[in-house]
Amino acid sequence: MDISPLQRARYDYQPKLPAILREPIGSIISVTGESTKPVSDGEKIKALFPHTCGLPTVSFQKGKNSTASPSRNIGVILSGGQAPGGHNVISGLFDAMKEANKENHLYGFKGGPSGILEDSYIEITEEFLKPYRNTGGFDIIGSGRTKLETEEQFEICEKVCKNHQISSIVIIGGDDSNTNAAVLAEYFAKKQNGIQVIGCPKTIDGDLKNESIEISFGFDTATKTYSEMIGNIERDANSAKKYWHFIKLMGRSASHIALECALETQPNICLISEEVEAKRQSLASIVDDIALTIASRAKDGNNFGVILIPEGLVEFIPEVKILIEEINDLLAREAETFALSSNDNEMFAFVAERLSAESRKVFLLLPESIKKQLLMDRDPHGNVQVSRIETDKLLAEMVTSQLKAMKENGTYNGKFSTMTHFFGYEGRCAFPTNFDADYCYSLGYNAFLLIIGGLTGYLSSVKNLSAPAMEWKAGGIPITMMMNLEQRHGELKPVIKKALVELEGAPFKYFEAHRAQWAQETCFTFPGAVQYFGPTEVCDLTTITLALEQAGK
Ligand code: FBP
Repeated sequence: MDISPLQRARYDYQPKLPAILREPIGSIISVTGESTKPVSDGEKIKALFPHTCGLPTVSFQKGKNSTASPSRNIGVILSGGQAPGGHNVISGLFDAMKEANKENHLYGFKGGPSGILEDSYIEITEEFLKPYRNTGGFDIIGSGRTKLETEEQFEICEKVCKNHQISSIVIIGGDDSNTNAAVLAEYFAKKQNGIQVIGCPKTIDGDLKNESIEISFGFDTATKTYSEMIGNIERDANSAKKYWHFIKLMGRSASHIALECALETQPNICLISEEVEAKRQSLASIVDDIALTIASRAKDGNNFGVILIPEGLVEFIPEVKILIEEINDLLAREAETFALSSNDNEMFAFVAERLSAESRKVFLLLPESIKKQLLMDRDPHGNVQVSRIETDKLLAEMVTSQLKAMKENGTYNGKFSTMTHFFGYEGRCAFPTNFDADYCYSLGYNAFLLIIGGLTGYLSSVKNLSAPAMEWKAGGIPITMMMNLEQRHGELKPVIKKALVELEGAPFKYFEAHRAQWAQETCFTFPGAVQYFGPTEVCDLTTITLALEQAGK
């Protein structure tokens, strides 16, 4: 057997499109809506993006489209971390292109944005694409985190596009990659070279969203995959009744993944970084709260439980946040001297000497492993690599010491053993759920319609996603409307604003209303494995987060 039966069955799955995209391509036209403005720093962003800021939103309706049929070459790039469904964005784009004109050609740049700089590409044909349809991963052309940001790089992009007569590039990426897409689109627009740039909203983190981008692709599959595993652990915990499981979940700064998994599985504790920041909770007080819940369950004889921890937590604990900001500035300013440190102790001393008194205190109190993780290289976008900070172990260690102290002063009398886990890579390349398979295919298909509409600097948008696919609304929004100015590598830069968990939003409110009960009682729920074939209510529904967000509208 060369492939699994599920893989074979998924090749034949026909993703569902919104009603308007089921029309022949020559019968769909774009219609402009309201003009837009950036989320903040409007004037400064307008000055930086004079050609692509303030453009209107776009939707589609039936009508004769005379721009669909001329043949064209399009380049596609997968950028950043893997997210289930990337292959289907490419499939949707490819199918739309071929429906419009069999002579259209799609070139996949290999290994992420560096592929276009190195002119490393492959032509995507039906035969090549078939084994990737409806599968997870980005292995069709590979991905990477190279940042496209300098004029020199843009000139190379232009040259490569001209060499292959590529008139549009589709960049499939998260907030940072789409920021780069916007900058590239502006550069091309200024040069009037006619090359269009369209983005597609990817990231399991779920932090690329607004009114028009209700969810980034991959979030649905990743959270369902993690929730299955959390549910399995919960059942194990409730069977053996001897471990507290500390589970760190991927998701970068935002806690959307942790929150969605909590809604799916009802664990005893789920930390939400955004709440920690809003309440200005210190590390010590987080540890105290966890220890108190453990002690309270122990009184009922329950010496087991499950705690979910968003991977970005440390960045939101006020004293650690300030520490990280100081380290970021320091490493940006004194990178060369820092690189001369020959061992960990020298590195720690170099940093400690240059921190403010408050931050030095925090830094010196952290275990060595965490200190080291905070000093690791930033990613090319200047982000701390939070997936490599072992917050699960840090908290398990600190809670163990706290419970020991409580035992000594007689406030706790239970048994305590921990297991730590990190769920991240397990979910990024899973077979996309039906939702992600359909959504991604629609995003790619839709990207082609934005291209034939002559647009550039737009993000493919498919909305109304809690409804059946037939009722989804396809269109596009200017990427600049999601931008603001932020400090990066020690400089103010225009970037897409990360959408964090809103503490006034319906998903958090629901969690807040139930968490006391989930903490004390054992209310675990078991979502089970993702189902691909079967009744709609089992196979096609998207996240509880989105359902709660849309219920209020
Ligand atoms: P993107 O923002 O690029 O989609 O990345 C998502 C992510 O999975 C984060 O949740 C995680 O912190 C990061 O990638 C890890 O990336 P890497 O594997 O490159 O270290």
